Amino acid sequence: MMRRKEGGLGHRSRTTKSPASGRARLKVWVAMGSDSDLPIMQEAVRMLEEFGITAEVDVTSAHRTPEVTARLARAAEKNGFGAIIVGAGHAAHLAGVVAAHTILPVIGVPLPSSALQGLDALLATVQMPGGVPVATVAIGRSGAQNAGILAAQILATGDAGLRRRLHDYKAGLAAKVIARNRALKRAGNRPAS
Ligand code: RP5
Repeated sequence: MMRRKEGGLGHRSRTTKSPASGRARLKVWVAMGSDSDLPIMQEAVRMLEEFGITAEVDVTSAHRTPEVTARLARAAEKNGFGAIIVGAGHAAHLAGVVAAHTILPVIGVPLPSSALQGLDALLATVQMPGGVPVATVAIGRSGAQNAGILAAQILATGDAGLRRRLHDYKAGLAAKVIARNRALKRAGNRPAS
């Protein structure tokens, strides 16, 4: 697996110790079907980095490298991952295949890489049969961003420091909206330039 740090694939990104508990902090595996998915999936990695979570990134395909995908998915739990984010486009079976091979929570990001602009990937990712859940987020960039946040929220159930960072993040979102509303009023209800 490639470890991710600022600006490229293949490197470790952050500390792996939780200062609160002293226990090894769980990482997040970010898998995608093609390197052409990376520009959107970087959003998930960016969010994980913002919360101080180590992300490891792999390109692996449900259709082109099915055995490698299965091996990586089966190894994720013992390799210290606490959640998995999977991005894929077209007939996007990757998240479901990964979920078939692990008990870790899998978050699926449908990607708009086909002529159908991600509607195909959305249905393929979200319509899992009973027993094998994939938590599916929105198509594209917002979905990738939310996948990173959701993975952080999953890990935060056992990490007080991470919970604090998520509270700060939410407070920051609210502060931005309030500031924009003030700017709108100052500009006489016209968009601020
Ligand atoms: C999917 O097919 C990938 O997730 C990607 O979104 C799409 C196209 O892949 P490339 O042909 O660009 O490798 O499996």
